[in-house]
Amino acid sequence: MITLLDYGAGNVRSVINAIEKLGERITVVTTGRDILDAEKLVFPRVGNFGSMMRILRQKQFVQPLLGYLGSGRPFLGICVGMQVLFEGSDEAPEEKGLGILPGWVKRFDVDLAVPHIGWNGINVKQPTDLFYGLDGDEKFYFVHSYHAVADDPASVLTTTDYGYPFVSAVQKNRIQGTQFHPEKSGAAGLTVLENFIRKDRQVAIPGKCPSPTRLAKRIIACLDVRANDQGDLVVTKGDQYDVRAAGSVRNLGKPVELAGRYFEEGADEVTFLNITGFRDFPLEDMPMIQVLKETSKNVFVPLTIGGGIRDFTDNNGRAYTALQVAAEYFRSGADKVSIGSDAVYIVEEFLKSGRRTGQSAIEQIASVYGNQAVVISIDPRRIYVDAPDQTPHATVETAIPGPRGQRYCWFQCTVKGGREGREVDAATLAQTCEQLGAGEILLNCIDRDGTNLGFDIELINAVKQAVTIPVIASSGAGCEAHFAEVFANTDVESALAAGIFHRREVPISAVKAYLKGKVEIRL
Ligand code: 1PR
Repeated sequence: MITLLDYGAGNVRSVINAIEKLGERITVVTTGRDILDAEKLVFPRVGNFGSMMRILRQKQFVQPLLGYLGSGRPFLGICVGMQVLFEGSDEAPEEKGLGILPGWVKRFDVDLAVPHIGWNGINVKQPTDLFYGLDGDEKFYFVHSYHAVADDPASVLTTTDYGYPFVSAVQKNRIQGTQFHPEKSGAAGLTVLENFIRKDRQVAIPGKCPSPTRLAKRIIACLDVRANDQGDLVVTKGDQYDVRAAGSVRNLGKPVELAGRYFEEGADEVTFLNITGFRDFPLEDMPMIQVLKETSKNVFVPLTIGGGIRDFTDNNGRAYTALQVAAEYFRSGADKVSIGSDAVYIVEEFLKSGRRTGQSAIEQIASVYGNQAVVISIDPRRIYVDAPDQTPHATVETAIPGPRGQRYCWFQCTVKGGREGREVDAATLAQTCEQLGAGEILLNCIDRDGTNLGFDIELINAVKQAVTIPVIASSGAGCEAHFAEVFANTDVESALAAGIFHRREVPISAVKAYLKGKVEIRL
Protein backbone atom coordinates (compact mmCIF):
# COMPACT_ATOMS: atom_id res chain seq x y z
CA MET A 1 0.00 0.00 0.00
CA ILE A 2 1.33 3.42 -1.03
CA THR A 3 0.32 6.49 0.91
CA LEU A 4 0.10 9.63 -1.18
CA LEU A 5 0.58 13.03 0.36
CA ASP A 6 -1.76 15.40 -1.46
CA TYR A 7 -3.63 18.46 -0.28
CA GLY A 8 -5.76 19.29 -3.27
CA ALA A 9 -3.93 21.84 -5.36
CA GLY A 10 -1.60 19.88 -7.63
CA ASN A 11 -2.15 17.31 -10.28
CA VAL A 12 -1.73 14.01 -8.47
CA ARG A 13 -4.09 12.11 -10.74
CA SER A 14 -1.22 10.98 -12.99
CA VAL A 15 0.80 9.69 -10.02
CA ILE A 16 -2.24 7.78 -8.78
CA ASN A 17 -2.86 6.40 -12.27
CA ALA A 18 0.77 5.33 -12.67
CA ILE A 19 0.88 3.58 -9.30
CA GLU A 20 -2.45 1.85 -9.93
CA LYS A 21 -1.24 0.81 -13.38
CA LEU A 22 1.63 -0.94 -11.59
CA GLY A 23 -0.91 -2.93 -9.60
CA GLU A 24 -0.39 -1.19 -6.27
CA ARG A 25 -3.12 0.14 -4.00
CA ILE A 26 -3.00 3.74 -2.94
CA THR A 27 -4.45 5.77 -0.10
CA VAL A 28 -4.45 9.55 0.13
CA VAL A 29 -3.42 11.36 3.33
CA THR A 30 -6.15 13.26 5.11
CA THR A 31 -4.59 13.66 8.57
CA GLY A 32 -1.14 13.85 10.10
CA ARG A 33 -1.78 10.42 11.61
CA ASP A 34 -2.03 8.96 8.07
CA ILE A 35 1.49 10.21 7.39
CA LEU A 36 2.87 8.67 10.58
CA ASP A 37 1.14 5.35 9.84
CA ALA A 38 2.29 5.08 6.21
CA GLU A 39 4.36 2.12 5.02
CA LYS A 40 5.65 3.91 1.93
CA LEU A 41 5.03 7.59 1.39
CA VAL A 42 5.03 9.38 -1.97
CA PHE A 43 4.92 13.18 -2.08
CA PRO A 44 4.39 14.53 -5.60
CA ARG A 45 4.18 18.27 -5.83
CA VAL A 46 4.44 20.90 -8.55
CA GLY A 47 4.03 24.61 -8.11
CA ASN A 48 5.21 27.12 -5.62
CA PHE A 49 7.53 26.16 -2.73
CA GLY A 50 6.09 28.85 -0.43
CA SER A 51 2.45 27.88 -0.92
CA MET A 52 3.39 24.23 -0.34
CA MET A 53 5.08 25.00 2.99
CA ARG A 54 2.19 27.21 4.12
CA ILE A 55 -0.35 24.48 3.40
CA LEU A 56 1.80 21.81 5.07
CA ARG A 57 1.91 24.02 8.17
CA GLN A 58 -1.80 24.90 8.10
CA LYS A 59 -2.69 21.22 7.86
CA GLN A 60 -0.21 20.44 10.64
CA PHE A 61 1.61 18.00 8.41
CA VAL A 62 5.15 19.25 9.09
CA GLN A 63 5.76 17.39 12.36
CA PRO A 64 4.24 14.11 11.11
CA LEU A 65 6.37 14.41 7.95
CA LEU A 66 9.52 14.94 9.99
CA GLY A 67 8.51 12.00 12.17
CA TYR A 68 7.97 9.78 9.14
CA LEU A 69 11.25 10.82 7.51
CA GLY A 70 13.08 10.01 10.75
CA SER A 71 11.54 6.55 10.91
CA GLY A 72 13.66 4.95 8.20
CA ARG A 73 10.65 3.99 6.05
CA PRO A 74 10.65 4.60 2.26
CA PHE A 75 9.85 8.09 1.00
CA LEU A 76 9.74 9.31 -2.58
CA GLY A 77 9.47 13.05 -3.18
CA ILE A 78 8.75 14.24 -6.70
CA CYS A 79 9.66 17.71 -8.03
CA VAL A 80 8.88 20.26 -5.29
CA GLY A 81 8.15 17.20 -3.13
CA MET A 82 11.90 16.53 -3.40
CA GLN A 83 12.91 20.17 -2.90
CA VAL A 84 11.02 20.24 0.42
CA LEU A 85 13.72 17.99 1.89
CA PHE A 86 16.19 20.91 1.75
CA GLU A 87 16.49 23.86 4.10
CA GLY A 88 14.65 26.39 1.96
CA SER A 89 14.18 27.89 -1.47
CA ASP A 90 14.82 31.19 -3.22
CA GLU A 91 11.24 30.86 -4.46
CA ALA A 92 10.00 31.68 -0.94
CA PRO A 93 13.01 32.48 1.27
CA GLU A 94 10.73 33.31 4.22
CA GLU A 95 9.47 29.70 4.39
CA LYS A 96 11.71 27.07 5.95
CA GLY A 97 11.97 23.67 4.24
CA LEU A 98 12.12 20.39 6.18
CA GLY A 99 15.93 20.56 6.40
CA ILE A 100 16.46 16.80 6.13
CA LEU A 101 19.18 17.44 3.56
CA PRO A 102 21.65 20.32 3.94
CA GLY A 103 21.37 22.72 1.01
CA TRP A 104 19.15 25.30 -0.65
CA VAL A 105 16.90 25.47 -3.71
CA LYS A 106 17.92 28.12 -6.26
CA ARG A 107 16.46 29.50 -9.48
CA PHE A 108 18.21 28.47 -12.71
CA ASP A 109 20.77 31.08 -13.64
CA VAL A 110 21.28 30.16 -17.28
CA ASP A 111 21.26 31.66 -20.70
CA LEU A 112 18.57 29.19 -21.71
CA ALA A 113 14.79 29.11 -21.53
CA VAL A 114 13.46 28.87 -17.97
CA PRO A 115 11.49 26.82 -16.89
CA HIS A 116 13.62 23.84 -17.87
CA ILE A 117 10.88 21.86 -19.59
CA GLY A 118 11.28 18.55 -21.33
CA TRP A 119 13.09 15.26 -21.47
CA ASN A 120 16.64 15.22 -20.16
CA GLY A 121 19.06 12.52 -19.03
CA ILE A 122 20.49 11.63 -15.64
CA ASN A 123 24.00 10.90 -14.50
CA VAL A 124 23.81 8.42 -11.60
CA LYS A 125 26.39 9.15 -8.90
CA GLN A 126 25.84 6.36 -6.39
CA PRO A 127 24.45 2.84 -6.18
CA THR A 128 20.68 2.74 -5.87
CA ASP A 129 17.72 0.44 -6.38
CA LEU A 130 15.69 3.22 -8.01
CA PHE A 131 17.10 2.71 -11.51
CA TYR A 132 17.17 -1.08 -11.46
CA GLY A 133 16.53 -2.49 -14.95
CA LEU A 134 17.45 0.77 -16.72
CA ASP A 135 20.50 1.28 -18.94
CA GLY A 136 21.18 4.73 -17.53
CA ASP A 137 20.81 6.64 -20.81
CA GLU A 138 17.02 7.01 -20.60
CA LYS A 139 15.47 10.45 -20.54
CA PHE A 140 12.97 11.71 -17.96
CA TYR A 141 10.47 14.55 -17.99
CA PHE A 142 11.43 17.72 -16.13
CA VAL A 143 9.46 20.88 -15.60
CA HIS A 144 10.87 23.37 -13.11
CA SER A 145 12.50 26.77 -12.70
CA TYR A 146 14.28 25.99 -9.41
CA HIS A 147 16.74 23.25 -8.55
CA ALA A 148 18.38 22.00 -5.36
CA VAL A 149 21.99 22.81 -4.50
CA ALA A 150 23.10 20.10 -2.07
CA ASP A 151 25.78 20.90 0.53
CA ASP A 152 26.39 17.22 1.15
CA PRO A 153 27.60 15.40 -2.01
CA ALA A 154 26.63 12.10 -0.38
CA SER A 155 22.95 13.00 -0.78
CA VAL A 156 23.25 13.55 -4.54
CA LEU A 157 21.85 10.56 -6.40
CA THR A 158 21.91 12.01 -9.93
CA THR A 159 22.83 15.17 -11.72
CA THR A 160 21.45 16.55 -14.96
CA ASP A 161 22.87 19.27 -17.19
CA TYR A 162 21.00 22.40 -18.13
CA GLY A 163 23.56 25.15 -18.65
CA TYR A 164 25.40 23.54 -15.72
CA PRO A 165 24.95 20.31 -13.74
CA PHE A 166 22.19 20.42 -11.14
CA VAL A 167 20.87 17.89 -8.62
CA SER A 168 18.14 15.86 -10.33
CA ALA A 169 17.66 13.13 -7.70
CA VAL A 170 18.63 12.66 -4.05
CA GLN A 171 19.00 9.69 -1.76
CA LYS A 172 19.64 9.36 1.95
CA ASN A 173 19.00 5.92 3.39
CA ARG A 174 15.42 5.17 2.31
CA ILE A 175 14.56 8.75 1.56
CA GLN A 176 14.63 9.32 -2.19
CA GLY A 177 13.53 12.17 -4.38
CA THR A 178 13.50 13.05 -8.05
CA GLN A 179 13.33 16.50 -9.60
CA PHE A 180 11.92 14.86 -12.73
CA HIS A 181 8.45 13.34 -12.95
CA PRO A 182 8.58 9.53 -13.16
CA GLU A 183 4.80 9.47 -13.62
CA LYS A 184 5.21 11.52 -16.80
CA SER A 185 8.33 9.79 -18.11
CA GLY A 186 6.86 6.95 -20.13
CA ALA A 187 8.18 3.42 -19.63
CA ALA A 188 11.41 4.52 -17.93
CA GLY A 189 9.45 6.52 -15.37
CA LEU A 190 7.10 3.64 -14.64
CA THR A 191 10.19 1.47 -13.99
CA VAL A 192 11.44 3.99 -11.42
CA LEU A 193 8.07 3.99 -9.65
CA GLU A 194 7.92 0.21 -9.74
CA ASN A 195 11.40 -0.01 -8.22
CA PHE A 196 10.29 2.27 -5.40
CA ILE A 197 7.13 0.25 -4.83
CA ARG A 198 8.73 -3.20 -4.91
CA LYS A 199 11.84 -2.41 -2.89
CA ASP A 200 13.34 -5.85 -3.57
CA ARG A 201 15.57 -4.52 -6.31
CA GLN A 202 19.28 -4.91 -6.63
CA VAL A 203 21.33 -1.86 -5.68
CA ALA A 204 23.63 -0.81 -8.51
CA ILE A 205 24.78 2.01 -10.77
CA PRO A 206 23.35 1.65 -14.31
CA GLY A 207 25.90 0.86 -17.03
CA LYS A 208 25.56 4.11 -18.95
CA CYS A 209 25.95 7.53 -17.37
CA PRO A 210 25.78 10.26 -20.02
CA SER A 211 27.81 13.34 -19.22
CA PRO A 212 26.79 15.96 -20.01
CA THR A 213 23.14 15.02 -20.31
CA ARG A 214 21.19 16.73 -23.07
CA LEU A 215 17.68 18.14 -23.19
CA ALA A 216 15.74 16.62 -26.07
CA LYS A 217 13.69 18.59 -28.55
CA ARG A 218 10.08 17.52 -27.97
CA ILE A 219 7.71 16.16 -30.60
CA ILE A 220 4.13 16.90 -29.60
CA ALA A 221 0.93 15.40 -30.99
CA CYS A 222 -2.04 17.75 -30.95
CA LEU A 223 -5.67 16.72 -30.98
CA ASP A 224 -8.24 19.37 -31.86
CA VAL A 225 -11.43 18.11 -30.26
CA ARG A 226 -15.06 19.17 -30.69
CA ALA A 227 -18.53 17.69 -30.96
CA ASN A 228 -19.48 16.81 -34.52
CA ASP A 229 -22.95 17.41 -35.97
CA GLN A 230 -24.18 14.14 -34.43
CA GLY A 231 -23.04 15.32 -31.00
CA ASP A 232 -20.09 12.88 -30.70
CA LEU A 233 -16.81 14.20 -29.38
CA VAL A 234 -14.27 13.69 -32.19
CA VAL A 235 -10.75 14.62 -33.10
CA THR A 236 -11.03 16.97 -36.03
CA LYS A 237 -8.55 18.88 -38.14
CA GLY A 238 -8.86 22.12 -40.00
CA ASP A 239 -7.37 23.59 -43.12
CA GLN A 240 -6.39 27.06 -41.99
CA TYR A 241 -8.84 26.49 -39.09
CA ASP A 242 -11.79 25.42 -41.25
CA VAL A 243 -12.68 22.00 -39.85
CA ARG A 244 -15.58 21.26 -42.20
CA ALA A 245 -15.36 19.27 -45.42
CA ALA A 246 -18.47 19.08 -47.62
CA GLY A 247 -20.37 20.82 -44.83
CA SER A 248 -19.56 18.32 -42.05
CA VAL A 249 -17.01 18.43 -39.26
CA ARG A 250 -14.08 16.19 -40.27
CA ASN A 251 -13.83 13.15 -38.03
CA LEU A 252 -10.32 11.78 -37.65
CA GLY A 253 -10.90 9.50 -34.69
CA LYS A 254 -11.72 9.19 -31.03
CA PRO A 255 -9.72 11.39 -28.64
CA VAL A 256 -8.82 8.79 -26.00
CA GLU A 257 -7.84 6.15 -28.57
CA LEU A 258 -5.73 8.52 -30.63
CA ALA A 259 -3.93 9.92 -27.58
CA GLY A 260 -3.14 6.34 -26.49
CA ARG A 261 -1.77 5.58 -29.94
CA TYR A 262 0.49 8.64 -29.87
CA PHE A 263 1.83 7.68 -26.44
CA GLU A 264 2.69 4.20 -27.75
CA GLU A 265 4.32 5.71 -30.84
CA GLY A 266 6.65 7.89 -28.77
CA ALA A 267 4.99 11.31 -28.54
CA ASP A 268 6.83 13.39 -25.94
CA GLU A 269 3.62 15.20 -25.01
CA VAL A 270 -0.02 15.17 -26.00
CA THR A 271 -2.11 18.32 -26.32
CA PHE A 272 -5.90 18.47 -26.47
CA LEU A 273 -7.53 21.64 -27.73
CA ASN A 274 -11.23 21.94 -27.11
CA ILE A 275 -11.66 24.13 -30.15
CA THR A 276 -15.18 25.29 -29.45
CA GLY A 277 -14.27 26.12 -25.85
CA PHE A 278 -14.55 29.82 -26.57
CA ARG A 279 -18.32 29.44 -26.95
CA ASP A 280 -19.11 26.26 -24.97
CA PHE A 281 -18.23 26.39 -21.32
CA PRO A 282 -15.97 23.41 -20.53
CA LEU A 283 -17.45 22.64 -17.12
CA GLU A 284 -20.74 22.08 -18.88
CA ASP A 285 -18.88 20.10 -21.52
CA MET A 286 -18.11 17.21 -19.21
CA PRO A 287 -17.15 14.78 -22.01
CA MET A 288 -13.89 16.71 -22.38
CA ILE A 289 -13.11 16.23 -18.69
CA GLN A 290 -13.95 12.55 -19.14
CA VAL A 291 -11.57 12.35 -22.11
CA LEU A 292 -8.81 13.70 -19.93
CA LYS A 293 -9.56 11.30 -17.09
CA GLU A 294 -9.59 8.30 -19.41
CA THR A 295 -6.49 9.36 -21.30
CA SER A 296 -4.44 9.94 -18.19
CA LYS A 297 -5.03 6.34 -17.07
CA ASN A 298 -2.82 5.05 -19.87
CA VAL A 299 -0.80 7.96 -21.19
CA PHE A 300 2.26 8.66 -19.08
CA VAL A 301 3.63 11.73 -20.81
CA PRO A 302 2.56 15.32 -20.10
CA LEU A 303 -0.95 16.28 -21.09
CA THR A 304 -1.92 19.83 -21.96
CA ILE A 305 -5.51 20.93 -22.38
CA GLY A 306 -6.80 24.14 -23.86
CA GLY A 307 -10.09 25.71 -24.83
CA GLY A 308 -12.49 27.72 -22.70
CA ILE A 309 -10.11 28.59 -19.88
CA ARG A 310 -11.70 31.87 -18.81
CA ASP A 311 -14.14 33.34 -16.30
CA PHE A 312 -17.71 32.34 -17.05
CA THR A 313 -21.22 32.86 -15.71
CA ASP A 314 -23.68 30.08 -16.49
CA ASN A 315 -27.40 30.40 -17.29
CA ASN A 316 -28.29 30.19 -13.60
CA GLY A 317 -26.08 33.16 -12.81
CA ARG A 318 -23.41 31.05 -11.17
CA ALA A 319 -19.95 32.51 -11.74
CA TYR A 320 -16.84 30.39 -12.32
CA THR A 321 -13.31 31.72 -12.48
CA ALA A 322 -10.74 30.60 -15.03
CA LEU A 323 -8.82 29.23 -12.04
CA GLN A 324 -11.74 26.95 -11.18
CA VAL A 325 -11.94 25.72 -14.77
CA ALA A 326 -8.20 25.04 -14.77
CA ALA A 327 -8.43 23.31 -11.39
CA GLU A 328 -11.01 20.90 -12.78
CA TYR A 329 -8.71 20.11 -15.69
CA PHE A 330 -5.72 19.56 -13.36
CA ARG A 331 -7.79 17.28 -11.14
CA SER A 332 -8.79 15.30 -14.21
CA GLY A 333 -5.20 14.63 -15.28
CA ALA A 334 -3.90 17.72 -17.09
CA ASP A 335 -0.36 18.89 -16.39
CA LYS A 336 -0.69 22.20 -18.20
CA VAL A 337 -3.57 24.31 -19.39
CA SER A 338 -3.42 26.45 -22.49
CA ILE A 339 -5.17 29.80 -22.73
CA GLY A 340 -6.08 31.17 -26.16
CA SER A 341 -8.65 33.93 -26.61
CA ASP A 342 -8.59 35.06 -23.00
CA ALA A 343 -4.82 35.68 -23.18
CA VAL A 344 -5.43 38.22 -25.96
CA TYR A 345 -8.06 40.07 -23.91
CA ILE A 346 -5.78 40.01 -20.85
CA VAL A 347 -2.88 41.47 -22.82
CA GLU A 348 -5.11 44.15 -24.37
CA GLU A 349 -6.18 45.23 -20.87
CA PHE A 350 -2.62 45.17 -19.59
CA LEU A 351 -1.32 47.24 -22.52
CA LYS A 352 -4.09 49.80 -21.94
CA SER A 353 -3.62 50.17 -18.20
CA GLY A 354 0.08 49.26 -17.88
CA ARG A 355 -0.86 47.61 -14.58
CA ARG A 356 -0.89 44.04 -13.35
CA THR A 357 -4.09 43.29 -11.51
CA GLY A 358 -3.13 39.90 -10.14
CA GLN A 359 -6.64 38.85 -11.14
CA SER A 360 -6.06 37.64 -14.70
CA ALA A 361 -6.37 33.95 -15.51
CA ILE A 362 -2.64 33.82 -16.32
CA GLU A 363 -1.56 35.34 -13.01
CA GLN A 364 -4.03 33.36 -10.91
CA ILE A 365 -3.33 29.96 -12.42
CA ALA A 366 0.44 30.57 -12.40
CA SER A 367 0.40 31.59 -8.75
CA VAL A 368 -1.41 28.43 -7.66
CA TYR A 369 -0.04 25.83 -10.08
CA GLY A 370 3.26 27.43 -11.11
CA ASN A 371 4.31 29.19 -14.31
CA GLN A 372 5.09 25.90 -16.03
CA ALA A 373 1.39 24.97 -15.88
CA VAL A 374 0.30 27.96 -17.99
CA VAL A 375 0.71 27.70 -21.75
CA ILE A 376 -0.44 30.49 -24.05
CA SER A 377 -1.90 29.28 -27.33
CA ILE A 378 -1.51 31.96 -30.00
CA ASP A 379 -3.47 31.86 -33.26
CA PRO A 380 -1.79 34.45 -35.48
CA ARG A 381 -2.21 35.24 -39.14
CA ARG A 382 -0.12 37.36 -41.48
CA ILE A 383 -1.27 40.87 -42.33
CA TYR A 384 0.71 42.15 -45.28
CA VAL A 385 1.75 45.76 -45.80
CA ASP A 386 3.84 47.50 -48.46
CA ALA A 387 6.04 49.26 -45.93
CA PRO A 388 6.58 49.16 -42.15
CA ASP A 389 5.19 52.68 -41.71
CA GLN A 390 1.77 51.52 -42.89
CA THR A 391 1.03 49.88 -39.54
CA PRO A 392 1.75 50.71 -35.90
CA HIS A 393 2.70 47.04 -35.37
CA ALA A 394 6.19 45.59 -35.54
CA THR A 395 6.71 44.16 -39.02
CA VAL A 396 9.17 41.69 -40.51
CA GLU A 397 10.59 41.81 -44.01
CA THR A 398 9.37 38.56 -45.44
CA ALA A 399 10.73 36.09 -47.96
CA ILE A 400 7.13 35.04 -48.66
CA PRO A 401 5.54 38.08 -50.31
CA GLY A 402 1.84 38.84 -49.95
CA PRO A 403 -0.82 38.44 -52.67
CA ARG A 404 0.05 41.86 -54.18
CA GLY A 405 3.77 41.31 -53.79
CA GLN A 406 3.92 43.09 -50.39
CA ARG A 407 7.30 42.50 -48.73
CA TYR A 408 6.36 43.24 -45.12
CA CYS A 409 3.92 41.70 -42.72
CA TRP A 410 2.94 41.64 -39.09
CA PHE A 411 1.57 38.67 -37.20
CA GLN A 412 -1.91 39.50 -35.97
CA CYS A 413 -3.35 37.68 -32.95
CA THR A 414 -6.87 36.35 -33.33
CA VAL A 415 -9.53 35.13 -30.90
CA LYS A 416 -12.42 32.66 -31.09
CA GLY A 417 -10.57 30.10 -33.16
CA GLY A 418 -9.26 32.58 -35.70
CA ARG A 419 -12.63 34.17 -36.35
CA GLU A 420 -11.71 37.65 -35.13
CA GLY A 421 -8.46 39.60 -35.59
CA ARG A 422 -7.25 41.91 -32.82
CA GLU A 423 -4.82 44.83 -32.69
CA VAL A 424 -2.02 42.93 -30.95
CA ASP A 425 0.92 41.22 -32.63
CA ALA A 426 2.08 37.74 -31.69
CA ALA A 427 5.50 38.76 -30.30
CA THR A 428 3.98 41.44 -28.04
CA LEU A 429 1.37 38.97 -26.85
CA ALA A 430 3.98 36.34 -26.03
CA GLN A 431 6.23 38.81 -24.26
CA THR A 432 3.42 40.28 -22.17
CA CYS A 433 2.10 36.85 -21.20
CA GLU A 434 5.59 35.90 -20.07
CA GLN A 435 5.66 39.02 -17.85
CA LEU A 436 2.30 37.99 -16.40
CA GLY A 437 3.59 34.54 -15.50
CA ALA A 438 3.03 32.22 -18.48
CA GLY A 439 5.53 29.38 -18.70
CA GLU A 440 5.35 28.35 -22.35
CA ILE A 441 4.05 29.51 -25.74
CA LEU A 442 2.14 27.27 -28.14
CA LEU A 443 2.61 29.14 -31.39
CA ASN A 444 0.07 28.13 -34.04
CA CYS A 445 -0.16 29.74 -37.46
CA ILE A 446 -3.46 30.07 -39.29
CA ASP A 447 -1.74 30.57 -42.67
CA ARG A 448 0.07 27.23 -42.35
CA ASP A 449 -2.44 25.14 -40.37
CA GLY A 450 -3.26 21.94 -42.26
CA THR A 451 -1.33 23.00 -45.37
CA ASN A 452 1.63 20.57 -45.03
CA LEU A 453 3.89 23.41 -46.28
CA GLY A 454 6.18 23.44 -43.24
CA PHE A 455 6.37 25.69 -40.18
CA ASP A 456 6.36 29.49 -40.58
CA ILE A 457 9.99 30.11 -39.66
CA GLU A 458 9.69 33.90 -39.82
CA LEU A 459 6.79 33.95 -37.37
CA ILE A 460 8.54 31.54 -35.04
CA ASN A 461 11.74 33.56 -34.96
CA ALA A 462 9.83 36.79 -34.33
CA VAL A 463 8.12 35.28 -31.28
CA LYS A 464 10.99 33.18 -29.96
CA GLN A 465 13.29 36.19 -29.96
CA ALA A 466 10.77 38.14 -27.87
CA VAL A 467 10.63 35.69 -24.93
CA THR A 468 12.83 33.61 -22.67
CA ILE A 469 10.22 30.91 -21.97
CA PRO A 470 10.03 27.80 -24.19
CA VAL A 471 8.14 27.98 -27.47
CA ILE A 472 6.30 25.15 -29.23
CA ALA A 473 6.29 25.56 -33.03
CA SER A 474 2.95 24.50 -34.49
CA SER A 475 1.08 24.33 -37.81
CA GLY A 476 2.13 23.22 -41.25
CA ALA A 477 4.26 20.10 -40.67
CA GLY A 478 4.00 17.97 -43.80
CA CYS A 479 7.03 15.66 -43.62
CA GLU A 480 9.94 14.66 -41.38
CA ALA A 481 12.25 17.27 -42.93
CA HIS A 482 10.01 20.10 -41.71
CA PHE A 483 10.86 19.18 -38.11
CA ALA A 484 14.59 19.23 -38.88
CA GLU A 485 14.10 22.58 -40.61
CA VAL A 486 12.33 24.22 -37.66
CA PHE A 487 14.96 23.00 -35.19
CA ALA A 488 17.83 24.08 -37.48
CA ASN A 489 16.45 27.54 -38.24
CA THR A 490 14.89 28.56 -34.94
CA ASP A 491 15.63 28.01 -31.25
CA VAL A 492 12.27 26.44 -30.37
CA GLU A 493 12.29 23.68 -27.80
CA SER A 494 9.54 21.61 -29.40
CA ALA A 495 7.45 21.11 -32.50
CA LEU A 496 3.83 20.06 -32.74
CA ALA A 497 1.82 18.47 -35.51
CA ALA A 498 -1.67 17.15 -35.95
CA GLY A 499 -2.83 16.25 -39.47
CA ILE A 500 0.13 14.13 -40.57
CA PHE A 501 -0.10 12.06 -37.39
CA HIS A 502 -3.89 11.64 -37.53
CA ARG A 503 -3.86 10.60 -41.19
CA ARG A 504 -0.89 8.27 -40.55
CA GLU A 505 1.05 10.02 -43.31
CA VAL A 506 4.12 10.32 -41.09
CA PRO A 507 4.32 8.37 -37.83
CA ILE A 508 5.96 9.98 -34.82
CA SER A 509 8.61 7.24 -34.88
CA ALA A 510 9.55 8.25 -38.45
CA VAL A 511 9.99 11.87 -37.35
CA LYS A 512 12.28 10.75 -34.56
CA ALA A 513 14.24 8.36 -36.78
CA TYR A 514 14.79 11.23 -39.24
CA LEU A 515 15.92 13.63 -36.50
CA LYS A 516 18.29 11.14 -34.84
CA GLY A 517 21.85 12.36 -35.21
CA LYS A 518 20.68 15.82 -36.30
CA VAL A 519 19.12 17.04 -33.05
CA GLU A 520 18.84 15.58 -29.56
CA ILE A 521 15.62 13.62 -29.21
CA ARG A 522 14.12 11.00 -26.91
CA LEU A 523 14.00 7.63 -28.60
O1 1PR B 1 -9.64 30.46 -27.24
O2 1PR B 1 -8.86 29.66 -25.02
O3 1PR B 1 -11.01 28.83 -25.97
O4 1PR B 1 -8.86 28.15 -26.92
C1 1PR B 1 -9.28 27.55 -28.10
C2 1PR B 1 -8.14 26.73 -28.62
O5 1PR B 1 -8.61 26.01 -29.76
C3 1PR B 1 -6.96 27.56 -29.06
O6 1PR B 1 -5.78 26.96 -28.60
C4 1PR B 1 -6.99 27.50 -30.59
O7 1PR B 1 -5.69 27.39 -31.13
C5 1PR B 1 -7.75 26.22 -30.86
N1 1PR B 1 -8.60 26.31 -32.06
C6 1PR B 1 -9.74 27.01 -32.16
N2 1PR B 1 -10.27 26.82 -33.37
C7 1PR B 1 -9.47 25.98 -34.03
C8 1PR B 1 -9.68 25.47 -35.37
O8 1PR B 1 -8.84 24.75 -35.94
N3 1PR B 1 -10.79 25.84 -36.01
N4 1PR B 1 -7.41 24.83 -33.48
C9 1PR B 1 -8.41 25.65 -33.19
C10 1PR B 1 -6.20 25.23 -33.62
C11 1PR B 1 -4.20 24.60 -34.29
C12 1PR B 1 -3.21 23.65 -33.93
C13 1PR B 1 -3.13 22.52 -34.92
C14 1PR B 1 -1.86 22.86 -35.60
C15 1PR B 1 -1.20 21.73 -36.27
N5 1PR B 1 -5.49 24.15 -33.97
O9 1PR B 1 -3.15 23.28 -32.64
O10 1PR B 1 -3.20 21.37 -34.22
O11 1PR B 1 -2.09 23.93 -36.52
O12 1PR B 1 -1.92 21.31 -37.36
P1 1PR B 1 -1.21 20.65 -38.61
O13 1PR B 1 -0.02 19.90 -38.12
O14 1PR B 1 -2.24 19.73 -39.17
O15 1PR B 1 -0.85 21.78 -39.55
P2 1PR B 1 -9.65 29.33 -26.27
